[in-house]
Amino acid sequence: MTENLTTTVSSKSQTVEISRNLPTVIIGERINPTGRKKLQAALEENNFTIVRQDALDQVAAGATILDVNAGIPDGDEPVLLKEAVRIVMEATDVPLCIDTADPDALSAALSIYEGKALVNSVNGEERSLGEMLPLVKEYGAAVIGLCMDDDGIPESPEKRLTVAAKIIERASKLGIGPEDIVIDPLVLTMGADHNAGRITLETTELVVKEFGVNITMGASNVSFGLPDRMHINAAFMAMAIHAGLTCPITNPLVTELTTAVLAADLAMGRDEWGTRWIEAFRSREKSD
Ligand code: THG
Repeated sequence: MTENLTTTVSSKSQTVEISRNLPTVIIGERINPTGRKKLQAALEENNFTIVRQDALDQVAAGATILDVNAGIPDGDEPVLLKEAVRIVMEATDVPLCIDTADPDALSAALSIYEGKALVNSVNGEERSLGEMLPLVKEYGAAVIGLCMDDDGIPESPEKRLTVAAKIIERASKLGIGPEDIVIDPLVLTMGADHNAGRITLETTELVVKEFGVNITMGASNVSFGLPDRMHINAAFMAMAIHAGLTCPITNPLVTELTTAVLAADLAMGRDEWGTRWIEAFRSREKSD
């Protein structure tokens, strides 16, 4: 077994460590206009009220990092993403995960970010590696690597591992170490392929065994198109944490999910005396 690596990200005032020896880090997903009509409409009018409120709500609900995505159809992503990052930095103290595939938007956001950001994301495509990785290096950020390349998302865990290896190798050539790379094995929905969950879990295990890197995923995608999604998401979340997931991108406002994360941490021996579990229970009781 390869040693577990620690990824460090920071804001101006806070440092967050991601590691399999520490409690799971929740990356709040809500600041993302995809599928959220109200947020999309607000961003079209340069209105960042929802962005600010989503930031505050997610941190209050236990997010330790916030994902910031400002991609809207026909939007000026460099301008919008930079402003969204500025607003969230003003509203909260947590480190940010800057979610864009556009190198210009990434560059604009990193240029004003205070701290060590997590860049979301690069993938195994030549264009992505060539244009995004140098920015990650220039700004001293950490980066998420998606297990897909010019041929799409591989079907098998072994092929996804190969894409992860390629990203880690290319990053290493630029002087970005594996501790600054977080691999996303990718989650497709079991609504379309009943093997999708298993493939993600097996990819996670392979990547962890081979490289010891941290693992993220947009875990909720696993249930898309199926009924009673939250129960699937909670069970899958716990299984993925056992497989090696350390920093899920998810909705911290959904108690079933945050509870599944806490229960998984307890079962993994990452919650001494069950302190965090008991504390969370008490605070849920109080708010009922
Ligand atoms: N991997 C990485 N980054 C990612 C993803 C991933 N970033 C984007 C996405 N996937 C994760 N983020 C979101 C953000 C919002 C929503 C889902 C995933 C969302 N979904 C609601 C739903 O699923 O029903 C729809 C909107 C709503 O009404 O709230 O909001 O996989 N690296």
